Order: sequence, then structure tokens, then C-alpha cells
Amino acid sequence: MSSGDRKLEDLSRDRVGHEDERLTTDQGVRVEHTDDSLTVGERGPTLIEDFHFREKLTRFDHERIPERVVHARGAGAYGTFTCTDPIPEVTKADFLAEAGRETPVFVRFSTVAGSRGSADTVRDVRGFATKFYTREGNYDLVGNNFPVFFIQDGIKFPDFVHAVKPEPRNEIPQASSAHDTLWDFISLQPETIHMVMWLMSDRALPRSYRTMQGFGVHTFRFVNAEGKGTFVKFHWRPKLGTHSLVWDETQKIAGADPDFNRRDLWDAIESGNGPEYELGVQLVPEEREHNFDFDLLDATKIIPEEEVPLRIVGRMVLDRNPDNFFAETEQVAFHTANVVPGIDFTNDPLLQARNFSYLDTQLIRLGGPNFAQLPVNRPLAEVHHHQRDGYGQHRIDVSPVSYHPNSIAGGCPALASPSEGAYRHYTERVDGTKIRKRSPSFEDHYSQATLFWNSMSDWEQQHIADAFQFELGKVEREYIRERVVEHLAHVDHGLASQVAGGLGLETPADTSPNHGRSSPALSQANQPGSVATRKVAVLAADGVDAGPLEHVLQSLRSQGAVCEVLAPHAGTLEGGVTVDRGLLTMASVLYDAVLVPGGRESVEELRGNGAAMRYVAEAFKHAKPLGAIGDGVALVREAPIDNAHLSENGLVDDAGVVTLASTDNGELDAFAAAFAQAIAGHRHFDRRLAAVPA
Ligand code: HDE
Repeated sequence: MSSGDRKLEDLSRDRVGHEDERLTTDQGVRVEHTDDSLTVGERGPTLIEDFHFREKLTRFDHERIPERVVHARGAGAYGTFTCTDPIPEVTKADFLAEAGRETPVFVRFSTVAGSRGSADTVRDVRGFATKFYTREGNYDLVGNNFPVFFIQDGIKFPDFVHAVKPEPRNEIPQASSAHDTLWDFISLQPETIHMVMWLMSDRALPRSYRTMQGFGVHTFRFVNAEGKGTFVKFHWRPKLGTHSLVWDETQKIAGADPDFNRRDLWDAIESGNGPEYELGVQLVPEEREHNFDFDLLDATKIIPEEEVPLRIVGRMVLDRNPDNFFAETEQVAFHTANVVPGIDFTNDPLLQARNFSYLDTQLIRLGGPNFAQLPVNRPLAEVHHHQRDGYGQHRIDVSPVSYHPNSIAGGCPALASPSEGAYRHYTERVDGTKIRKRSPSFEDHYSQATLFWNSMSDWEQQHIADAFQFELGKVEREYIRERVVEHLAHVDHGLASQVAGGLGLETPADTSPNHGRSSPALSQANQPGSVATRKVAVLAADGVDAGPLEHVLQSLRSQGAVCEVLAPHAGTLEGGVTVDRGLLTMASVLYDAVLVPGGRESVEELRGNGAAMRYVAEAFKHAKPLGAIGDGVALVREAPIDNAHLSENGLVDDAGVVTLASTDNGELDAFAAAFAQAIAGHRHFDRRLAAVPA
């Protein structure tokens, strides 16, 4: 079998099930008793000869491996990448060489700052790391959901990470950027400010890993069969659009369901609705390297899509959950230097540092040099070399030699030529003096931060300003807050004034006029939306008006929405509707929309139920679509929200509030369509945010 014929299932060839099997020791000896240790008499001491007891405890004591220093918390999934638009003119990468070529993948999404047990919905950048098991070996695209990074040179990474991690004295706060050491660092390193704008934006609060973009961040290099190079930036674009949560909601979700993003990915895949992303590339011919007002090697810069458009070359669908979290998601080992022929590096000093760091990390995390033999890391391409031994060696090499050159084994494994798929590093002329000095072309730290700010809609700008006020409000040292506000004045004076005002600081002078440029592609305001996989909470009680409700539910479900009936009691409601979950076991923050069906008795009971009113009020506050039918309209009207959004009758779509007061005139279909449209719109920030008791 050629390596190209091997499939994703091959990665699971070490799966073990225990059905119909007997409990054994590690040596395969069957075990009779595992609840009592071997003791001298019923109340005497335990015997050291109890090998089963000792093995069980020893294995337990050694279960943990070091969590990742960064990106400790994550979720993984398998899937397939399919090339849709081959680009052999710029890269000889085999997995991008032919339309329809399929390559198995494993993706791990992650948060960055928190420990393994931290909550999913914290304000943070997200990891988006993809391992392509290509026919020519593994290729890892180890990206994030922001297109830029905090620092320009990898030598600063330990400083940055120490600053963002909890304060060293007391390990507080967990998974939060709102504390002194991070903002101290930021205030002293203005190169961070562009990424900080992203971190304060809604991009740092993704609704789902399924609604999140991914970026390779660095400028990489494609190389074609003739050895010609082309600069490339990688982008993943989610088919469902890029959508976020709101800050207040993320805080509540962190308590109600700390696994919110992991669960969402898992559930979507289990229900056959795994996420889909397009892979886009921005290509820059080498001749154009110096045609930008920033340096392509500077990872704190984007290439605006309006300047170099995205070319979509493939799509990725994630459709299989791992079988075992530890074996797969925890042990997966990514490395930026895992490249295949056709993909090469640039001299971006951040990328160069990463090419050192990931292998080093894997050696300590996975206990030795044989981690590439773990099933999730093992290439589907065949592996033959003279590397030997070390902890955890699984292969039984039968070759009589372990060196090159050799004649005893006929020179095998033999060297390959590039035409046989051998990797050849890009030929690049480099000369210069040995220095520690940043290129002056890396000096502009503010222009793109301003570009990002200018590209935001009103509500996105408001969220950013609020985030700065929150984060800096948690910073105890006033001189740090002041220094950050001074940097903001170089980004946009209006932003700096707003933040300064909120913090009770003086507004710095307006010394850096805003350049006024924007990149519309950066805003989340005009993202494509869909009802598919959106979660709708249906608030009901005994006496619910089942007919109209079923009609609307059928319409929403046929479009892929996940509707759950929540009621004060489990089972079936009088009226014949099946209850999916108890009202109190969930919360409105765990849904994308809330629907209140009619039925006088049902509404009467919900009216007296604080939890139900809270669903409505919170959903409204978080700018989510609200639907109400018949008597349900009254309940929405009585909730502590701004009634200006309700009309007496008929179809109203005022900023995502959709009501149908009377079901007599057969307008249910139109109601369902309007509600679906509101759900597809994700959030309705044009709604005046009423003061709602939280
Ligand atoms: Fe990482 N990074 N990183 N990073 N990174 C790690 O590797 C590092 C950077 C990213 O799901 C570590 O296996 C350095 C940028 C992701 O397993 C470590 C520098 C980007 C993941 C490491 C960076 C990333 C990591 C920790 C600056 C986006 C999770 C555990 C030079 C393009 C991968 C591990 C997974 C993980 C080092 C900067 C993305 C310590 C030194 C920029 C998605 O090796």
C-alpha cells in the first residue's frame, strides 16, 4: 500500500476497546479483585507483594504530563481538507496540487493564557492549530484566531507570557488579562498595541470555535517546482461567519458552562454538523516584498485584504471527535517546522524562534524524542531513518544498520531527490553583520492599530472602549493605566479620551492625528449568518399552545436550528409538548435566541417564574433575537426590557424582537421566517441597550 492510500482511520489503529474483555494487569494477568488491597488479616497492614495494588497506584501517580505552557486548554477534532483550487504555479505542495485531493487533518483549538481547567469564554486569543497528514509528510499550520501577534521577536515570548499569566505572588487572576503585570508589559512595549486592540475587541470572545477565523500570522513562503518563492499569509474562514459573544455573557457562561466552546464543537460534530472552513491565501510575489508601508517579516502587521485579496484554495470539514481526550487532544504535538515540500519559512524573527521552541516543548511535555510515534502525531507517510532508541521507543527496527552511508543494508533507507518528494530548503542569499538590532522597518506600532479601530462599526468600537475600561479598571497601579492611555492617544484620540474619562484620568494631548484609513474586511458587522446549528431556548409550561409552537419549531428545525423546550418540570407538558430540559438547569446565556410561545396558562405560570423572566431580559440585554407568539408577547412586554421594541400586533422586526400577537390569520410562516432571519443576524446591537437587572 502506498502512503497516499492510507486514510484517517489509520491514525486510530491503536484504539483499544474493552467490550467482553476481562480486567488484567499491565502484564495481561487477569484480576480477581480490585476493591480491597491485600492485607494481613481484615484490619492489618497492606502487603508490598500486592502487585496489582502497587501497579494501580503507580500508574495513577504518573497520569499527568506537564500542561502546555501556553494554550493549555483546548479541544480537538479530526476531519478532511480538500483542495478546491490548486495553485501549482506558486507551490509544489502535494496537498494543494489537485482539485479534489483529500488530506486528513487534526485540529486543536485552544485558549492561551488559562490553565487546563480554566473556563472557555475568557477574553483571550484562541489557538487554531491544524495538522495535515499529507502524502508527503505532516504539515502543521499552527495559527491563532487573530492575524497578528503581541511581539515582533521570539526572544520576548517568555517575558510576554510571564506578564499575561497570573501574578507570580498568588497565581491570581486565572485566565484573565485584567491585571497589572500584563498591562505593565503592554505599556512598556508599544509593539503589542495592535494585537491589544484585537484582544479588547469581540474577536477575543468567539461564540464558537465554529465561528472563528484562523490565521497563520507570519508571512510564510510558498515554493514551486522550479524553486521560485512567493510570500504567503494563510487564513481560515468559517462557513458560518465570524461571530462573537458579548462580555457580560462570557462572564456568566464561565460559571454556567465552563466548557461552552468545547461542548459546542463536540455536540456539533456528534450531531453531524461539524464545522467547515475555507483556506484562503494572500500571495505576494517576491518582487513586491518592499512595496508595503510595513515589513512583511513583522508579525504585528496584517496585509489588508483590500490590498492583497484572499484566494480560496481549499476547504476543511471537521467531522470526527477524538475517542480519548488525553491520547489525542492532550498528546498532539504541533511544530511550526513541520513543513512539506512547497512550504518554507521567512526570516520573521518570531517564526524563527517558534521553529526552535515547539520541538523543545514536545521533548519535555511528551517525555522524550519518540512522540512522533504517538498515533495522533504519526504521519500517514512512511517513516524511515537512522534515528534510534530513547524513551518510549515503539518501533522494532529490524535493519542491521543505523547509519548513513551504509553498504550492509544496500544504502537504505536511500536519499530522495526533490522530484521524488524530498524537501529542499529554499535557496536564499543572506549576508550581513552579526547584530542584536531590530530593523527600522519594524518601528511603526500604531498605524495598523488605528486601521483596526477605524474599521470597526459603532458597536464594535464601543465594546473595545468598554473592554479597555474594564481591564484597566482592574489594574491597581495608576501609572500603568496612564501609560496605556498615552499609547491609545497614538491610536485614536477619541478612544483615548473615552477610556481616560472612564478611568478618571486626564486625556492626553492629541499629538497623533488619525490617518483615517480603514479595512472593511476587519469588521464583524457584515458577517454571513445562518440559522443552522443556532440554539433556541423555548420557554414553556403546562397549557402551552402546542399547535403554533410545533409549526414554528418545525420550520426552524428544518433550517438546522437546535430548539430546546425548557419548562419548570421535566416530562411532557399539558398540551402535549415534550420538555427537553429544566428551566433552571440552563440559562439564556447558553442559547442564541429565546422564543416564548403562546398559551394563557403557560404564560401565566412563566410570568410568576423569575427564571423565565430572566431568560427574556438577559437575552434582550445581550442583543439576542427574541420571538413571542400570542400570549407570549405579553410576557416579553412585562420583562424588564425596553418596550419600544414591541408593537401591538403582527410582525415586528425591530432590532431582532419578533412578535406575532394573534395566530388567527395564518401568519405563522411569516413569523417563523422573520424570526429565523433575526437569528441568522446573530446579534442586534442597533437595539438600545436597556438597563436590565442582571
Ligand atoms: Fe505558540 N507555542 N509560540 N504561538 N502556539 C505553543 O507549544 C511559542 C505563537 C500557538 O494546540 C507551545 O506545544 C513561541 C504565535 C498555538 O497544541 C510553545 C512563540 C502563534 C499553540 C509555543 C509563539 C502561536 C501554541 C506550548 C513566539 C500563532 C497550541 C505548547 C516566538 C501564529 C498548539 C506547545 C496546540 C503552543 C511557543 C508564538 C500559536 C511553548 C516561542 C505567533 C495554536 O512551544
